[in-house]
Amino acid sequence: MGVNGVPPDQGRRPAGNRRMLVAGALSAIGLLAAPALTAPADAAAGTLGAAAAQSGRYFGAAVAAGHLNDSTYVATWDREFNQVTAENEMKWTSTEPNRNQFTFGSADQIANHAFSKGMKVRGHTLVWHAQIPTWLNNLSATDLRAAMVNHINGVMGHYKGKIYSWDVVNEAFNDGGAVGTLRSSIWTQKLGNGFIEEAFRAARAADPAAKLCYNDYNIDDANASKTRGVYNMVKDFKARGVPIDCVGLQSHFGNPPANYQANIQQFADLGVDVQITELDIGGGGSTQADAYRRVTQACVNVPRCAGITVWGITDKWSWRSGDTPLLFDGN
Ligand code: G2I
Repeated sequence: MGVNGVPPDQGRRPAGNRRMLVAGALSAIGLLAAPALTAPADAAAGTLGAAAAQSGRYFGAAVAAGHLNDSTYVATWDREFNQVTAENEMKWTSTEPNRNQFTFGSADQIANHAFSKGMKVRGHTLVWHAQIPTWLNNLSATDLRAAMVNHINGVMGHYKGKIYSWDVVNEAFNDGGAVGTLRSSIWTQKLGNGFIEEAFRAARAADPAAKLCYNDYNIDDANASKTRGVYNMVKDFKARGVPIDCVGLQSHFGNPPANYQANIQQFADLGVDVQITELDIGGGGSTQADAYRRVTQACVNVPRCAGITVWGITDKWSWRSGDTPLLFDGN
């Protein structure tokens, strides 16, 4: 049963619960009185984006070009959010499917809509082990390095001066192993661990106006070995003058770790912004709403936490839709 006694039908969250989720986030941003978790978002006389903007932050969502013909989807995006990340459309397979042939059709659909509404755009993502075209597989190290720099130049150049921040390198650290172990990928195998630094240096040159982020999942717990590895890298980059401006905590979880705010703070203390980049929280009911509230509160409590992006608008199109992890249900 849902909170209003309405049985949730397949994968759809009752409206009261949806309102509770949005209200949970809004209450942390400060528009609602703290215990007002069951108040509809409308009662805040505001939206997620407007509430975040009150402290100079943004509240965004990942958007997929394939859903832009759904007017409810677009209306929700426009009403609630003031930042966007293309869910797949700026990835390598989409933007450079063949060598040096750049295509921005679906990426531009999302970006141009966002620009026209004055939304911030996060670029996702330049160098990743996934969603890369097969032509990269057969290159020599020299050629692969040249292809990486050419890709960074081509994609960042297309949007030069317009992108708020780029996920320059995505998910390079291993989930297991010793602190600082990188995931084995085409990048480590051919270019070695230095590919991350090379990518950041190329990115700064390609668009000096964009903030340059390292983005990963399972780096939400301040003490996890994966987190320690990323922390050490950022500290080293700052010490050696390798350009890096932000760390993206993807934050795909069931619950934020107890030390989530401390984790945001420890990265901020290194002199980088923290962006919560792909937030989605499985579950339902007041536990889920409270988790959204705690994540939002943690960001609000750390001045260098720049904003929050949820990884989708509606549960029905979430990559983990079975968990009903987003702020809006299928309706
Ligand atoms: O896996 C969740 C996210 C983890 N962090 C990086 C993100 O970029 C990643 O996003 C997901 C998208 O939400 C999915 O939509 O990345 C997946 C790919 O690794 C995306 O899935 C892909 C499917 O695998 C493809 O079969 C499909 O063609 O989406 C494509 C476009 O719909």
